Formats: sequence, structure tokens, C-alpha cells
Amino acid sequence: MLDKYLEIHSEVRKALDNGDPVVALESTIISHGMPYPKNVEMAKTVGKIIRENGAVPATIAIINGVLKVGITEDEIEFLATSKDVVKVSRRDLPFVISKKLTGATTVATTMILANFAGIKVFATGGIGGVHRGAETSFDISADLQELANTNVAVVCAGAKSILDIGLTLEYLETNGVPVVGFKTDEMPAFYTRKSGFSVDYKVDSSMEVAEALKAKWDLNLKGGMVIANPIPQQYEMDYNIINNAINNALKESKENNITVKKFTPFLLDRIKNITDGKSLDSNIELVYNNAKVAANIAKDLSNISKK
Ligand code: PSU
Ligand code: MN
Repeated sequence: MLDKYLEIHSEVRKALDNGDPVVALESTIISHGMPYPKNVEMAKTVGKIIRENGAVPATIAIINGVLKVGITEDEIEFLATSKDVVKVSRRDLPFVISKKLTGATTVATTMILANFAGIKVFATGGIGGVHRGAETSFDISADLQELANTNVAVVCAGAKSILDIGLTLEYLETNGVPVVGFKTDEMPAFYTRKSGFSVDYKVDSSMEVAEALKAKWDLNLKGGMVIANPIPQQYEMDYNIINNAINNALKESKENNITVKKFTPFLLDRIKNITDGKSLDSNIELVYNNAKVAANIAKDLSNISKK
């Protein structure tokens, strides 16, 4: 039945059949998270980094209603330039398929499709979370419920402070999602290495993550894991500059009544302009850093699963 909807790239399928390491990548970051042409450059480079680190990249998207695991460079270019790409979360999937639309997958939807294909590890920039003011807006990203339910590990640079990081961590705890710091005790805040919040566990190697994932899934403890990997120091932003930019962007989003799907892309774009593009450069570098860690986790997981 799945075959009717799902198309797995031959190289990805071959790796999965052999139990070789594969890393999933999302496409919302391409279509809605970064401007052209940097989005294309980022998407291509991240694939290269995963290969250099011994895994096969699988960028996930929906093209004319077909769920694609592993897309071509032409398809990346299309997703990066077309204005008609839907931002697809779990609730959008049925209609994007039935109407044969083209869509970019969020963290939640990338996890769903990765899981359909049998991919266990996914690299991105940042996950969605509980937004500031969620007690009145109810704006909590569907990414968190997906992490609670779908068996895919997500390597990210923590949660941005456009979110309420404390509430995001509480939500994940309630839903049984481990949040681990990669070589850190502290939850990173995307553009900065520190947030003031602790993670549940500090890990010092990709093997430690792989062993914990294996135990989790051997025991059918359903759901994913957040591996929070701080941005490299040389690309980190100044705490005050980035937080001023975030606060200004939040104010503008209120004035312009930006909500729901448009909210995160609007904020990212405004923060980029307020910081003269510096936030975009940091964003790209942290994705590269996550790709490397994800490839290593995928390799270790593949090795211990083959034994
Ligand atoms: N954070 C980023 N860049 C992004 C996103 C988050 O720095 O592009 C995207 C991811 O695809 C994530 C989605 O899953 O935004 C969350 O959107 P929302 O808050 O609408 O659930
Ligand atoms: Mn939302």
C-alpha cells in the first residue's frame, strides 16, 4: 500500500536494504527557511557533508503528490525557487497527496516519511516548539507530537529563543522524548551555544547516542530523540544582538498579525534582515555541523544493528 504513495531514490533504497547509514534531510528549510540562492547551496553542500562522513543523504519532499525520499538536484532547485510549495505538516499530508501538490516537509513530516522508508536519523537546523505566549495562542509546533510518536532521531542546534525554550523542554519531557546535549550540559539556543536551560543527558560521542537509540527502540519505547548540537563557537552570534533581533521580529509579527504557518518563516526572514544576513550564515553553518554528527550517529547505529 505504501508503494502507491512513496518513492524511495534507488541509492537510498540500496543503502537501506543493506542496513547502511542514511541521513534524512527536510525541505521546509529549503523552501521556507532560507532565501534563494543560499538555500540551494546549503541543500547541496549538506548532502556532500553527509557523504564525506560515510552516510547517504535523503532529502525528503512531496513532488506532485508523490512522497519522495531522496530527491534530485533539479528537484532541490525547484523547491528552492517555486512560490507554490506548500509547507506540509502532518495535517496537510492527505490533501497535498490527493490534490497532487508540491510540498516541503517540516520536521514532523520529514520524520513521518523517513519512518515510512526506514530511516532512523535526521539532520536539520532547528525544531519547532512551544512558542512564547502559547498559553493564549496555543501555538505549539506539531514537531513535538511527532517526536513523541515517531521513531526517528533528530539532530538539531537546539531551539531558537523565538520559542519558549523552557516550555518546549517541559512538553518534550511530558511526552517522553529524551533531549540530549552533544558534548554539552546545556540546551543550545540555535544561534547561540547557551540558553540557560539544562538538557536531560550529556553525551560525548555518536556511539553513546546510537546505543541509547538502540535500547529505546529495542524496547518499543516509541518516539524520537532530540540530539541538541551547539553551533560551532566561531559561528555563534552575540547573545544581545540576536535577542534584540528576535524581540523586534516578534513585535513586527504581532503588528502584521502573522500567525500559523507563516509565523516561523516570517521571523526567520526578519531576523536575517535585522542582523544584515549574519543570522543566515550562522544558520547554514549549524546545519553543516548537524549533518556531520547525524552521519556519525547513523554509522554507529548501522554498525551496532548489524552485529
Ligand atoms: N527552524 C528553522 N528553520 C526552519 C524551521 C524551523 O530555523 O525552516 C522549520 C522546520 O521545518 C520546522 C518548522 O519543522 O519550521 C516548524 O514550523 P511550525 O513552527 O509552523 O511548526
Ligand atoms: Mn505553529
